Amino acid sequence: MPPIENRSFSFGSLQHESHIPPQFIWPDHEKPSPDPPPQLDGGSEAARLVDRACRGHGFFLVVNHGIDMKLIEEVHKGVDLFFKLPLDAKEKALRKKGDHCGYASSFTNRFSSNLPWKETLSFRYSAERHLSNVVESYFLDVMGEDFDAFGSVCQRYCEAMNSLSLKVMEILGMSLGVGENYFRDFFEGNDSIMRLNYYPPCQKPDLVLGTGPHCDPTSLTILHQDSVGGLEVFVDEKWHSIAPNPHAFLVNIGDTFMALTNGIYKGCLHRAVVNSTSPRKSLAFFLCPKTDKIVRPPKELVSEENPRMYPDFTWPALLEFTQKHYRSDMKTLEAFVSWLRQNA
Ligand SMILES: O=C(O)CCC(=O)C(=O)O
Repeated sequence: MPPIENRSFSFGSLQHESHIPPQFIWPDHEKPSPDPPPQLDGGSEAARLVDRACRGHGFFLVVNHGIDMKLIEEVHKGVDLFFKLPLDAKEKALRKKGDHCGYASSFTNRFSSNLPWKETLSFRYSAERHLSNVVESYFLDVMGEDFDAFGSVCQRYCEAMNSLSLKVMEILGMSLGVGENYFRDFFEGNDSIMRLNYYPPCQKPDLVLGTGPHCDPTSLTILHQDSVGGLEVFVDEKWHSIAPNPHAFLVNIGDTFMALTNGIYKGCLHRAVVNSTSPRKSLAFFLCPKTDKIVRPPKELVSEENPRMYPDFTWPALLEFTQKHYRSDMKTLEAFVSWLRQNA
């Protein structure tokens, strides 16, 4: 057969030709199938697995997430530097009463029992375009020029967490059968929180807890823990430790998302333990809705068999409840709902 370029063909004319030149005809075993083959749906297996995890306990791992390891390492390095500063330097960022952002430790805490063995630095992230520097500006304003670079690392990390959490929302929308855009759109422009956790060693680790048992009141948590280990989740009536894996993010459903799914997906009870030798760090990104969004499940998730479980609310109302009236634990959402009903 002569090579095709020796003939006077081009796709311009060939596209209308029913006689196909033999040079284009593939052997039978390599020809495309006459009926279109089933579609490869990359998301469906993930959606099925996520569905099972979220109906059972609300916790799963994400790997192959595409987030640059260098960025994650840079945040961990900055966390080390920040928490090793003398107390008076960290207290420049001291959390104010009733606020959820800033530096906090059990020594600056509003509670007097069951104190967590940890220090934290929390700050706001917003996915709104006009607030695209909110993390960087926070560091610059409260910690000064020396923390400018760390602020910009944290800004980039939060942006990566925002993208990842919106992708997870697509999978959750598929697994709940409301379409991939439903929750993604709901969390567009989210007003989220980032928390850096630092757990110093403790000589009696079996007496204390780094973080007490709680479900997150927020919507979705994306956590990265360092190589020390200490996170535990409560599944099948017992605690399980989650081995550290620097390449994985741990994702858990929070109370607000549980309400958005009309209780179909469960918030996950978890805690962190400490040890006697090594400080431990974790990075928690808490996805939260934009402040004016009404938390109400889509109609597809409400039925006679599964009637509305929670009244409408906004995220700032639940946040205020946890800041002023109630310390987050495993019953935060229940307590919030009865408080809402009493104060209606
Ligand atoms: O440090 C951890 O592994 C858990 C942190 C946590 O639960 C939190 O910050 O709410």
